[in-house]
Amino acid sequence: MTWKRSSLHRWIATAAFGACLSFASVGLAADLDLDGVDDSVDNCAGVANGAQYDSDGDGAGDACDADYNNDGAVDSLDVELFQGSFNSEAGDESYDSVFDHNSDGQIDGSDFALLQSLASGN
Ligand SMILES: [Ca+2]
Ligand SMILES: [Ca+2]
Ligand SMILES: [Ca+2]
Ligand SMILES: [Ca+2]
Repeated sequence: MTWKRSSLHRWIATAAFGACLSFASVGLAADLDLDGVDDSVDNCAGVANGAQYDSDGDGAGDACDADYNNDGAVDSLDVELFQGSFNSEAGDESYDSVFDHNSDGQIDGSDFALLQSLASGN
């Protein structure tokens, strides 16, 4: 009957290890979007963007930065800028990675969806 005891021990060890892991992740700095970048330094704390691309270098990551002209608002002026690169691909003359929010090399509807979600409603 020793096999039973050893499997119980293994179960206890596994459970204890799991508890330690979850304890450790609570103890460390928060990473709400689970992209591996601590929220304190994450340039898009609400969006999983492990690569942290920031094409215009303003401190807000491409994944959550639709204020292309950096005037503090996401509005029709930014939509106009976006339209100039819509439907372009990396390598195209009109492609600019600031508009490529999901960094997939294409500026398309999914990038526009993020622009819409960040627009201040006009
Ligand atoms: Ca993030
Ligand atoms: Ca930016
Ligand atoms: Ca703007
Ligand atoms: Ca894209």
